[in-house]
Amino acid sequence: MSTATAETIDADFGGASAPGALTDGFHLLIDALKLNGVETIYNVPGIPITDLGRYAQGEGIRVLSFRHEQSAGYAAAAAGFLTKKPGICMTVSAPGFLNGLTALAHANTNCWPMILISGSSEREIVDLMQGDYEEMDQLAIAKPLCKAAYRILHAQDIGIGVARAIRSAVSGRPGGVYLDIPASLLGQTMDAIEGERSLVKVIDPSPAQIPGPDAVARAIDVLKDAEKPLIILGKGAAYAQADDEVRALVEKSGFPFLPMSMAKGLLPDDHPQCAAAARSLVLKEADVVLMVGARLNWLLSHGKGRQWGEPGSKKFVQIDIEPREMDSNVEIAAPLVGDVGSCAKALVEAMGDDWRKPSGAWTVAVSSKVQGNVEKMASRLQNNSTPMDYYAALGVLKQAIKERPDAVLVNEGANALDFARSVIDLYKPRKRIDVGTWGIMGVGMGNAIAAAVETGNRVLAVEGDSAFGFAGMEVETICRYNLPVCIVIFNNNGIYRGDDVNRSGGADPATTVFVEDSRYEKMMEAFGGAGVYATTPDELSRAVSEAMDSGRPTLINAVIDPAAGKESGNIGSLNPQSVVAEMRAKARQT
Ligand code: OXT
Ligand code: ADP
Ligand code: MG
Repeated sequence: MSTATAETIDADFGGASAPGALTDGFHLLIDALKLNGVETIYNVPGIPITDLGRYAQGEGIRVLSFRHEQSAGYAAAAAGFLTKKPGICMTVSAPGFLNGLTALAHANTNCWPMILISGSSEREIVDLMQGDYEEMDQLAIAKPLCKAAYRILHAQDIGIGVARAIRSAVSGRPGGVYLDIPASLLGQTMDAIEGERSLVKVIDPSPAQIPGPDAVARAIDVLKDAEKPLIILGKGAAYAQADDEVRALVEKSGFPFLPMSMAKGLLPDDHPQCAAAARSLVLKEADVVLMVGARLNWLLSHGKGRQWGEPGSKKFVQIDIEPREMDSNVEIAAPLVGDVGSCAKALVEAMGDDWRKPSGAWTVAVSSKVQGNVEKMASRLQNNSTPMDYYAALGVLKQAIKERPDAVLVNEGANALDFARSVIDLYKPRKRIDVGTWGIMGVGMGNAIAAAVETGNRVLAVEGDSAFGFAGMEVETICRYNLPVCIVIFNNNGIYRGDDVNRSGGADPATTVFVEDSRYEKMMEAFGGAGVYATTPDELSRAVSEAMDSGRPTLINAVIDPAAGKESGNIGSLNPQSVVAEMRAKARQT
C-alpha cells in the first residue's frame, strides 16, 4: 500500500495561489469537507489516514481521536442526531472499517445522518485477492448495511464524491453512508486551481418536503372525528428540529401526547398534555393515533396486539418523510408524507379557528392516570435504602436534571435504562440520547462525547455496569479532551442482576455476573478525572452536583442492590425463555 508521508507533502506542496502549485487527495478531501461545513471528525488514526487526521486538524477541523472505532462511530451517529448534519467518522482499513461499521449500521437503523470514511487497500490487489495489507472489499461489505456506499478513485472526483455522500446522508430519510477512500487516492496530485474548482458545495441538502393538500385534508377528516385521540412523538420529530411547529400541533389539537424515549423533552415531560406516565392506558384506549416521526416497530408492538386494545379499534395517521414507512405494520388511514415541520404546520393551518379539542372525559381520564402513576413513583423515589435500589439512585439524578435542563442525558443498560427513562423528566428537545432502535449496548461513551462536543453543555451519562464495560476505555478520551461528562455507573455487579448462580455448582461465576464490588471509579482517576464511590443517595447527590457544577470529567460508582433488577429490564417478554415459561404455564392449566 503506498501512502504519501507528512514530510513529502509538507516539503513538496505550495498554497493554491502559487503558480503551478499542486494539491493532493489529502487536501482536496479536507477542503471538500470544510466547504460543506464539517467542523468535527471522530476517528482512530492509522494507515492510511493518519496524515489525513493531522492535516485536517492543521486546517482547523476538530479531530477527536478515540480508543476504538466503534465509539468514534457512535459519536458520529449521535452528532448526526443532534445537529441534523452528517456526523463524520474516519477509520483505517479492514479491522478499523469493520469496527466502525456497527456504528454506521446503527446510525442507519435510527435514521440519523452519518458518513463513515475509511481508508482502503489497493483495488488491483484486493480485486485479485493477492493479500494486501488489511485487504478487504469494504465497499461490497458496507453496501447492504447502509443507505448508500461510494468509492472515489480519482482526485478530481473527490468534490463530487463528498457532495454525493453528504446529500445521501441527510436528504429524505436520513441514514448512514459509507465513503471508501483507497490509500492511493490520498497521494494523487492535481493542479491546485483545478482542484479547487472541482469541489462541490451541497445546496439545500435536505429540502422541505411539503405534504399534498389532499393528504392534509384526509388527515384532518380522521383527526376531527376522534373521541380519544393520541399523538406519538418519535425521535424523527426530535431530529427534525421543528420544535415550534410540533408544539403548535400538540397544543392546538389538545391531544394527549406520548413521547418515545428520545422524543422526551421535545415538549417538557411535565406538560399538561404529556401522557408518558399513562402509557398503557393511552395505547389501549385511543381511537385515533397520530404518529409524528415514529415507527410502528417493536418498540410499539408493531401497532397491534394486546397492548393496543381491541383489534381494529384504532385509526392511524402518520407523518413521515419516508413514503415506504406507511402501512409497514398496520393500515395507515391517512398517510402524510413530508418533513415533520411542514406537515405539522399544514395540519395546524387546516385545523383553523373552529377546531374542537377532545372531550374532557378523555383528557381527564389520561391526566388522572398520569397523576396516579406520578404519585406512586414519587413515594418510591423517596426511599433511602442501602444498598440503593434503582429508584433511590434515580431520584437524585431526576433532581440533578431538573435543576440543569440544558444538560444532556445519556442512558444505556437494561434496568438502568428502563427505570431512568420513566423516572428522569426532560424539559428541552434532544436532551436524551440512548440505545436507540436496536437497544444497543456500548453506545454511551460515544453518545456522551458527541453530546459534550456538539452542544458544549454538561452531560450526565447513566450507565449500567455491563453497558459501560463495552467502551469503558473511552474515559481516557473524555479526560484527554477534558469534556464535562459525569458518568454514573449503576453497579449491580452484573447484567440485569448481580446475584445469579452457576447452575452446575462449578467454580465459574454465573454467565451474567461480574467481579463483585468492582471499583470502576479508579478508571477515571487513572487518567486525571474525579472518581467517587457512592453507597447512599446523599453521597450520590453530593458527587453529581459537584461534577455537574464543575464540569470536571467524573465517574461515580453508584452501588446498587444486586437483587434490584429484572431480567432484561422492561423487555423480558422478548426472551425466548419467557415464551417457553408461558407455554408451560398454559400446559399446566389444561
Ligand atoms: O402505563 P403503565 O402503567 O404501563 O406504566 C408505564 C408508564 O406509564 C410509567 N411511567 C411513569 N410513571 C410515573 N412517572 C413517570 N414520569 C412515568 N413515565 C412512565 O412507567 C411504566 C413504564 O413506562 P415506559 O418505560 O415508558 O414503558 P415501557 O412499557 O417500558 O415501554 C416499552 C418500550 C419497549 C418502548 C420500552 O421498554 C423501551 O424503550 N425499551 C427499550 C429497551 C431496550 O432497548 N433495552 C436495551 C436492550 S436489553 C438487552 O438486550 C441487553 N444486553 C444484550 C446486548 C445488547 N443489547 N447489545 C449488545 C451490543 N450486546 C448485548 C445487555 C448485555 S441489556 C445488557 C446489559 C444490561 O446490564 P447493565 O448492567 O448494563 O444494566 P442493568 O440491567 O441495570 O444491570
Ligand atoms: P422512535 O424510535 O422514537 O419511535 P423511529 O426511529 O422509529 O422513532 O422513527 C423515526 C421516523 O422519523 C423514521 O421513520 C424517519 O423516516 C422519520 N423521520 C426522520 N426525520 C424526519 C423528518 N425530518 N421529517 C419527517 N420524518 C422524519
Ligand atoms: Mg448491571
